[in-house]
Amino acid sequence: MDIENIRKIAKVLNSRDNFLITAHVNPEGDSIGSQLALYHILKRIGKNVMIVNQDPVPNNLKFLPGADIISRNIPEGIEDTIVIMLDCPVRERTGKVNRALNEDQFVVNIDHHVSNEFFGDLNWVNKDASSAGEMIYHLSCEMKIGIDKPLAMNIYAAIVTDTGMFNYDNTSSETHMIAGELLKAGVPAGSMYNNLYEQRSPEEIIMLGKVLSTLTLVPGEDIAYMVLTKDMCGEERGASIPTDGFINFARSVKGVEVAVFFREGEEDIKKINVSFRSSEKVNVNQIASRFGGGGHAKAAGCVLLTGLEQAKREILEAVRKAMNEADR
Ligand SMILES: [Mn+2]
Repeated sequence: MDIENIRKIAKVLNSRDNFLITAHVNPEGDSIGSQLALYHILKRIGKNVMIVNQDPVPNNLKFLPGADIISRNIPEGIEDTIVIMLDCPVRERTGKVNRALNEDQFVVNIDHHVSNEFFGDLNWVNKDASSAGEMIYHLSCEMKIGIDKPLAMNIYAAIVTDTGMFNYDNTSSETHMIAGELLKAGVPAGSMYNNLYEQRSPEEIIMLGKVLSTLTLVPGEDIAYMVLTKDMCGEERGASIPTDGFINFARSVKGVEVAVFFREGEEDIKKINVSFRSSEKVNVNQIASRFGGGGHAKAAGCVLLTGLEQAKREILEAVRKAMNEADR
């Protein structure tokens, strides 16, 4: 039950003093927003709290209140620190942060991924929540922490980005109700949009153009895929250009049921990052899980170490099979 888990977590937050908050590698709006929201809650009740992430805060999230305190260094002497992992289906998703923890570290797992493995000492997993940020909103209500503007902005960023600006099916009436409360608390919707989405570099738009030109429709036209090879990235800056939203263009093609995006690794060309988006019928979390990845029913990812051509063969065959099963 949600409420029991919220209460258990609230009790730990109220009774203990030292906290380390972390989330998954390659952070995006929900991981940064939910971490910062929880940070503000703990600060408001006078706790020692730090946020440690393997990877840096993306440029479009640096405006969020508190973002400058996010560190990439794990301090010594954290034996008595409660570690809270947000937005992670498995603890390995926190990367080098997980590897630096002690064997018996107390871990609180707060997440909304269907694939969550309940890896914590305390687990609160709500697959119906739009975002980890939405869960932190409920936590703040349970803890009777009034929603001030910094808290509201971070939760809003988490919700807006994880729901694709309230467009995905994880958007519930409750999500909108919470967003309404956040606006009441002073969230500036227009400038949030500008900060979150209109910070693209010219290189990103040029890269998008190159990726779009690889769009391929598989015969039958209900699978679309795109690729980004190392060659297309050019000499420098390739790895730092965010490509998260590119796949949505492939899914937006009329009749496309599943879109797949293959990206060659910067350092290891055999390493292929695969992202999936599904429109309705196919659960891409199940496909990604078969390849050691995971995510949500309509958005998931995995990594193959096979090189591009074999990855394309294996993945597209798995998608086709899943599609046939869904049609039955
Ligand atoms: Mn999330």
